[in-house]
Amino acid sequence: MKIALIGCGFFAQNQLHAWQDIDGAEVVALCDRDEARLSASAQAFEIARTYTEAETLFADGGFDVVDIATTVPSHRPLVELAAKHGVHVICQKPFALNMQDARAMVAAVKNTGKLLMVHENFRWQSAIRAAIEALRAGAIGAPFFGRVSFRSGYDVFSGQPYLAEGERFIIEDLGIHILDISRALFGDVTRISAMTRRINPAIKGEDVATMLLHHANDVTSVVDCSYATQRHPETFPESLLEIDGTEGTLRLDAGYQLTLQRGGQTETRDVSPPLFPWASKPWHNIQESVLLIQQHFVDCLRTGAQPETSGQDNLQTFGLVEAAYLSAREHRTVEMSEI
Ligand code: NAD
Ligand code: 89V
Repeated sequence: MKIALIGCGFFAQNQLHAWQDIDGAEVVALCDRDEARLSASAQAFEIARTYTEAETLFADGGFDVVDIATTVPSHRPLVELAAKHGVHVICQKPFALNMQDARAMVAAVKNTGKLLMVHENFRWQSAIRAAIEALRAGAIGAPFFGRVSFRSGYDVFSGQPYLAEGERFIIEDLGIHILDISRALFGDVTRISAMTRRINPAIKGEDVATMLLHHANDVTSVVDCSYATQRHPETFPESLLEIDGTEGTLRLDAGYQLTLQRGGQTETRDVSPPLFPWASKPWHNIQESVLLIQQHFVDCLRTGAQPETSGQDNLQTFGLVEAAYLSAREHRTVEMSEI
């Protein structure tokens, strides 16, 4: 499988490392408008073909998959370019600038018969995966309540300065992952209410969001996110879980401790992520999930299955982001059918 990667910035370094660890996958070309970033990545990962313009990359071809690791404004034009050239597509989150673009991107790739996966990796973190599997195996009976919580004071702006500049911040950038975890655990959502705050005066967007979700299967979940939480020890970038079911409870507590209780029995497991040679703490949790989602994409190509976070699937997660902002703005519950 030959891959071209577009966008050699902060996060793409993880994607490039992960591709090196996946059997049968090879990154054969890189593209970035920033020549310094382009040549630094080409040198570090020994990739000969480099481009500053995506149009020229596609015109030269010679790859089966494009991995789009740019920020959101370029996602739609690059996905449409990929569709025009008939290659499989992976696109970073947030998928699009708005629902209209997201739907157009899904339609464009659907017409080619190629796969489109959104790089929505948090549900692939091994601790989250352990919880998903326990729930799907019926370990606590039928869930009726869930809380998916991400509260941190970590300085994300030093690595990703653009996050301080957008009108939208935490729901679009981080909450999108936490909403997607809630969908992976409890299924699709029928309505959502959201409240937001901005605590850090140095940024433009909201850095605290509290969301209440009603799922189609009648589960209620609370999705809460904060980058204004000064807590020691710092839990970045862990998502914590509290789930109650008809037969028991599941908790994923700080330090990757997964506890299942049922019928008076308690079982606690350490579900810490591995630390790959190219990874570093505390990011190793996210870095592992990058490798797992990229491996999942390769597996889907081999079997012909749709990726869990296909473009079509991600319309639901991205729709929740849009609905949460609408709810916060208009101080009301939003039905997902409105989006
Ligand atoms: P970045 O700004 O560091 O890197 C983006 C790169 O893309 C830049 O080098 C820029 O020059 C290049 N670029 C932009 N438009 C281009 C175009 N049209 N053609 C060629 N090159 C272009 O950004 P980042 O922090 O690496 O974030 C990239 C994406 O990854 C964002 O959408 C972000 O939300 C996402 N991200 C995801 C995770 C995750 O866990 N899934 C973590 C961090 C960032
Ligand atoms: O996933 C992301 O996009 C990152 C981070 C986890 C730091 O919020 O911005």
